[in-house]
Amino acid sequence: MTPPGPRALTRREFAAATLAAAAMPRAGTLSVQRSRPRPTASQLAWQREELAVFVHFGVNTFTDREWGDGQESPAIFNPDRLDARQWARAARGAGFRAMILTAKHHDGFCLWPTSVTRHSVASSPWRGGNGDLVREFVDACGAEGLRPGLYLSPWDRNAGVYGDSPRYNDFYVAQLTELLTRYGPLAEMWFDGANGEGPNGRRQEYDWPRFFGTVRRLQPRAVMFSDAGPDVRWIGNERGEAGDPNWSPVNPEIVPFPGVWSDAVRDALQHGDPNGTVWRPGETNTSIRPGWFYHPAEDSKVKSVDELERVYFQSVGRNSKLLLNVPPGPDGLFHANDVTRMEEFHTRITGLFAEDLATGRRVRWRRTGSRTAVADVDLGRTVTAGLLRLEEDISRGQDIARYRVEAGAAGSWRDVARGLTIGYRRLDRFDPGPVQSLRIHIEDAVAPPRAIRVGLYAGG
Ligand code: FUL
Repeated sequence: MTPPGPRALTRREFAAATLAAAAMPRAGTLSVQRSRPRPTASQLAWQREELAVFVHFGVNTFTDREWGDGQESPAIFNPDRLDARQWARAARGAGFRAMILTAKHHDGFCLWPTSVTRHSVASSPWRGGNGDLVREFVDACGAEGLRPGLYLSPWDRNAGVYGDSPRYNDFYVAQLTELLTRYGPLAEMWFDGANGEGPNGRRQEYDWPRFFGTVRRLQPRAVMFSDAGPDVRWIGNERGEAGDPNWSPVNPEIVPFPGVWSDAVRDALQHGDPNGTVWRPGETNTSIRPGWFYHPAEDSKVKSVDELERVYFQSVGRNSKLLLNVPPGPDGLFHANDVTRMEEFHTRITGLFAEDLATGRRVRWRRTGSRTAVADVDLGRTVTAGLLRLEEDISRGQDIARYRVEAGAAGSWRDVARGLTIGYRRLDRFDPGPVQSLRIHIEDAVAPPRAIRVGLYAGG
């Protein structure tokens, strides 16, 4: 999401316009006559998917670069074994439920036969110039039960009109419209805040309210990602690490439009805001390899299972969603090393959560104050546990601001977890040991605390 861009509108103008776009009717909006923000049905479905695969693919795959300069010849794009089903199968098999493709990266090369530029698959040798990778991608997602999303880079180093702001905004909206109208329902549109140079060093002033409004109008069920939302926010780094605490509500005025960057913006993205007025949960994007695009030199640098597990705990386990990038190679396939690692990651995570030692046990809640509560869980036996999973019912918002969990066994208690936010899910490891009962203290909340779900696992 770097580098930061220029200011197209004043912050106040943009914030007002963004709020207006965000307020346009969304499908399935839950009743919101309540002061604290809650997710829409689309935001809730997005979060419940937990895991999505990001697919960076394009001319950079063939030039071994991360950022193309827009001068690449379409002739280099020829993934001779391309099989989007292989990506989708690997994703589904590893427990991922959505997948997002770079339909266009900063180099401007389009993976679908757009009518607004010749710089696309239509000018490449792939499928004899008759291919449509966005179509194959969406079909593969459908066949494997994944929800599709698309990344359309606003920064375009090929488009001649880039930097001629109104003309490029028309060009971009035309591309967006093609993607939103040709391929059926999309779950997510991913907007990158990167904004570089135009011809002669001119900078582009993006019409974000228009871009957001176009998506809302043509695909009201899709969530829009950017560092400024409006539906889902960037988590503020690419290390695979959500903030702790991590609130889903945010103050929309702190990040008024994509590409703004400061320490305060980074903190706002990382942590959200307990007093935030809009629901904008954080998405944690990181790559399974050092780069976003495929580089043969990185075949041996695929993240280890331990690293992926840590990323999972620091994203999904911190009230975020994980968008893990897996880049196909020039043959058009995920590399065997990545596929194997995805499978191993899946085995690790499903193994950790295979047996909930608290299943079926009654959780007895009692309010101890207007913002505090205590819950007791009697396991009815002594188990060995080292991992705790707490979940708020976020369909009703996010309330918990501080908690502490004690484990009791043989008449003594020890603190096993302490933290701030819980949200969709909070995962805490502790030294494995005997547990006969749990006591959960809600020590602070921003609204009268409601019951939370509790899971207990061996950990290992
Ligand atoms: C960044 C881009 O500049 C990178 O190339 C990559 O697409 C990443 C996900 O977002 O802003």
